[in-house]
Amino acid sequence: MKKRLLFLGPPGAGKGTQADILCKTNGLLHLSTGDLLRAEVSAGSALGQQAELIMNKGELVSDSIVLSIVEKKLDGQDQGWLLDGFPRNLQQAESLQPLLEKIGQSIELVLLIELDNQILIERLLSRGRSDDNEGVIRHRLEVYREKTAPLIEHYSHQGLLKIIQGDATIDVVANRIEAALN
Ligand code: B4P
Repeated sequence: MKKRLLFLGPPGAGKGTQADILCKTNGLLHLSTGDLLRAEVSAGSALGQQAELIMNKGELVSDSIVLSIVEKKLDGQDQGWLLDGFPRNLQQAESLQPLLEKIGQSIELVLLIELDNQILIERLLSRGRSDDNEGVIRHRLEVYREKTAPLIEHYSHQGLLKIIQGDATIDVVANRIEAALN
């Protein structure tokens, strides 16, 4: 089974939901840059205060902040991991490469969770997080198309990408993901 994984997909596709299930079932480290940033916001740290303003506008937090968080978490991890919501643009993907080389590990599989915009918007509006109002959601979708979607080609080119259709119940999507790991 593949154990060094990355989730790609638009906001609201279910990356966080599926990452929780997959990591619990398989004993992987779940590394969500969104969750880690929200933890900094709740703690009221200087970093969190900086990140909160950016997240509430639907923009991406600066690469240097996100990278320093990821580097700390990945160091010394050998039981397998799932990167959820990171990398978010080509620069982050390029910075991840030397970081992984330094710890002697590599990505084994990239799973892209796909879903139509209309369903994404409905799901996020019903989730109701502070960055989940319609204007901000539409902006996050644009940021995804412009900055994150180029990663699909990047990882497909490396022969690492598999596509998972996210338009089903949580259990069905989880089964699709589990089947893709072998
Ligand atoms: P994230 O925390 O990564 O969250 P997300 O993309 O909005 O949602 P996700 O796809 O995880 O959906 P979820 O499972 O919750 O990003 C938030 C912000 O953090 C970004 O906008 C950015 O500012 C910042 N950030 C994060 N990483 C960054 C990085 N690397 N660089 C820079 N900035 C970064 O699912 C959504 C909803 O759908 C939930 O309510 C869930 O219950 C529901 N749902 C899930 N699956 C379902 C299903 N199958 N059926 C019905 N409902 C479902």
